Amino acid sequence: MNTFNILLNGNLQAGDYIGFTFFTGYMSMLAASVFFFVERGQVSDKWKTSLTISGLITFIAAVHYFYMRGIWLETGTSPTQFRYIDWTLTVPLMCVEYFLILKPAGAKGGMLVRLLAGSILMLVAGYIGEAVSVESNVMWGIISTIGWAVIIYEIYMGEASKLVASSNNAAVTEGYKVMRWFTLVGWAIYPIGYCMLPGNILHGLVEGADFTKSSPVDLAYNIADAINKIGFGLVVYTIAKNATAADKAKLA
Ligand SMILES: *C/C=C(C)/C=C/C=C(C)/C=C/C1=C(C)CCCC1(C)C
Repeated sequence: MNTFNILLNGNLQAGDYIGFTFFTGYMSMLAASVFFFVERGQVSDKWKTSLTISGLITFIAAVHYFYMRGIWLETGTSPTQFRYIDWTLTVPLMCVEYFLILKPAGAKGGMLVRLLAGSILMLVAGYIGEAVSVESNVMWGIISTIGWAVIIYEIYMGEASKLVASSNNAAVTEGYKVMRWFTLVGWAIYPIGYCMLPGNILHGLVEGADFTKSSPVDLAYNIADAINKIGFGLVVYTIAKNATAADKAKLA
């Protein structure tokens, strides 16, 4: 296989549903990026950075989906390396979104550091379980879940949740609740996909599947990415729009 084939392969077969989700993932991430970058002009200055970050998250994902789509079509194997490179860049940017949203309420660097530390633990352990030490993927999955729990704790019970309670911006408090719901429920799709790996607890559900033709793990990740990157970005966009409108109403 050569790089050129991987990049430009458009040979999608009728029955290749995973391939379909790689293509729709690529195109919808790209479209979402254009949307966030253009809409940046519609919100007041203090919200522009949040929209830039939303656009960067989907744009970084779009580029990785372009590669992942090609690798899937060319080799029929999971593009695990590109998957984790993508997440290593985009998950920290989502932590930055939390920080930016809460900054006017007094968010400090420590909150961002805790969110980033949780993300790194979650992703490094997940990568080891999926690509390096596959035979012990259950153990690495548990370690990874601890990292996710650090994030959940911070946004539901930790400093972040206290900050949002003290913020007197309705757009932020409402939007924040939806953001953390994505991080709890939307993100849960990833470990469910991971548990379908050979040797893991949900593998029985996909026992007969030929992983070289259909990868249930990639299907779960592709669906989860579309929900969590585009959906999360739209929540940030809604907060920015509503807060901008509220500011204007105050001035009028
Ligand atoms: C844009 C990409 C996002 C939001 C990726 C999120 C990824 C996760 C929440 C992954 C979590 C995992 C566990 C909690 C345990 C099993 C291993 C992982 C890495 C799939």
